Amino acid sequence: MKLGGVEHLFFVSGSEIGFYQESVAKAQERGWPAPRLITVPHEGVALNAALGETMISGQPAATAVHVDVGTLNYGAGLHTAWRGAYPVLITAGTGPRAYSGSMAGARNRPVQWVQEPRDQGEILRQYTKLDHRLEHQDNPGLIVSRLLQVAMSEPKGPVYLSIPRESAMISLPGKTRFPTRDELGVARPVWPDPADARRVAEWLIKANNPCVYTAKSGRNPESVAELVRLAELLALPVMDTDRVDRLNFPTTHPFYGTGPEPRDADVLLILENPVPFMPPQEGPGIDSKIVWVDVDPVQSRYKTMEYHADLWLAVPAVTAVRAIHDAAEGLLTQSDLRRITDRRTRLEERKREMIAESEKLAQQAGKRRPMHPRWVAYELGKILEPDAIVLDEALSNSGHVQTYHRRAEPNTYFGSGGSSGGWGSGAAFGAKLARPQSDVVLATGDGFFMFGTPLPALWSAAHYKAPFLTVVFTNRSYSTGTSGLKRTYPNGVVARTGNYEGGLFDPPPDFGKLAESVNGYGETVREPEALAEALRRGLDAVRKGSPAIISAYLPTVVEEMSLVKS
Ligand SMILES: Cc1ncc(C[n+]2csc(CCOP(=O)(O)OP(=O)(O)O)c2C)c(N)n1
Ligand SMILES: [Mg+2]
Repeated sequence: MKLGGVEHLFFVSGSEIGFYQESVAKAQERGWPAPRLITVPHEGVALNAALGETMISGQPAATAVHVDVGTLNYGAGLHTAWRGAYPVLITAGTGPRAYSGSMAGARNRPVQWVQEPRDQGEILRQYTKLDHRLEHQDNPGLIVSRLLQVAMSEPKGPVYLSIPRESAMISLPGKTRFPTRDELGVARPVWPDPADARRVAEWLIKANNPCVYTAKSGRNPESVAELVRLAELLALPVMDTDRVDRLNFPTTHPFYGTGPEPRDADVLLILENPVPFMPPQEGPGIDSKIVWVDVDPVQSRYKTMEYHADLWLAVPAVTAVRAIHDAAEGLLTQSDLRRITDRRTRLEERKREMIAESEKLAQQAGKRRPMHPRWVAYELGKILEPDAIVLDEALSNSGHVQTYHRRAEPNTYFGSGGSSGGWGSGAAFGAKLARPQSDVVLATGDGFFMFGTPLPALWSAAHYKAPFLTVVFTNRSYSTGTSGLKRTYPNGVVARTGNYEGGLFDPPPDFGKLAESVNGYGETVREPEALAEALRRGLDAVRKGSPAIISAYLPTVVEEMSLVKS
């Protein structure tokens, strides 16, 4: 694993996976390469920590848990790993099945009959690219290298290895040789056909209202500067859409967020974005040109897909954008340049208006009592250094977080990439392990915060000195079971009577106490004026080495609905 690029093994104890502890300890004693074993007291958090590490490092991460039950406890993190295309090596032991006394590692406890499902890999097969149960005749080093090669190759994604205790305890004769992941090789990003790149460049140059729609292209940090270069050459606006989970373009740039909606664009450049708009209502007009760039342009991980494109480019955004830029440079005429200059001026003007408007709205929000969620996002944005990493699980308040975080550097903004709530605490811990020099801040809804079982993440963060700041949007409710419910049944009984049981958890837990339980810093803030200093206290605690939680106490979503009305 270590030779394949795995720095940390996020580990949750089990009797049959003692071989990991024994072999890491042995490797440490002998000075052999081994991943660092990281104790995480919950499997879901361990997996999310691995996701957090790999999204920052770009290298694979690995987990190890106990038999079928540990695998089941990975829970919806498996969905996140799959949908977010994280290259993780997910492992688990399997209960031993060799007859007692017949070989090393054989059954020696009644519980081991209980631990054997019909097919352990079946639990997560549809969330992995490949899964394997280690067999006696396998070369374990080759199997690990091969699984890492598959995980790291496009389209990236999780792989699963289950390891019977007997197989882990076989003594191998003499020297064992195996190829590393790099010796097997991971393919470099491919380039588009130059004729296609030229065609796209021509469409973009001649367009009246072109726009780039991004969501995930920033997973490759180099793509950000490439996209800036292309956007600046042609004055192309860049819009993140609903499923954004990376910093794809500096949000402070005049061309960011200033573009048309897809239905109004005449040329759409869609970059690594599986669902850029809701068809057909939000879809572009019949005469528009759609260029769709993705390593897997038909989105084979999605069952139904009704999108069409005029040109599918089966390459990553980074090479596509570079090739389109280089083609465009040679094509621009004087009249093209005049139109592009005009558009540049318009976009810059629009950006100034947008910034002024969001500043005005923030100042208004700051005066409201009870506290406005927009104000929380605004004050949070102000404490972020340029390299601070924001993990966004703020859900109904995510739009506010995106408006005010002002991230401009690659790898400083992340969503989970899936739709399962509860990724944030584990992922923040993993991110901090991968980049200790940067502040890591989790902005989260209170519901999703609880879904993520934060206590194990906080314990590991405190123990391994990888602390992060959590800012909880404590609206004591789920938007799904409140405003969402009202949208579904606008004239229903719930909307009429205001009986939102199932959508509220009010009064809420005292989230700050979770931080205190691991000697971290916790605080609940109710007054808008008190927020800035509270966030600062939280960040100071984190910089001194302790996890911190600032719970911003907000109206419930039900209360918010009536506030908006008044
Ligand atoms: C594991 C999981 N369970 C349930 C859901 C369904 N769900 C989507 S949004 C949401 C509400 C989240 O509440 P909260 O984090 O408090 O954010 P808010 O709606 O208040 O902004 C729920 C329950 C989900 N996405 N993931
Ligand atoms: Mg909530």
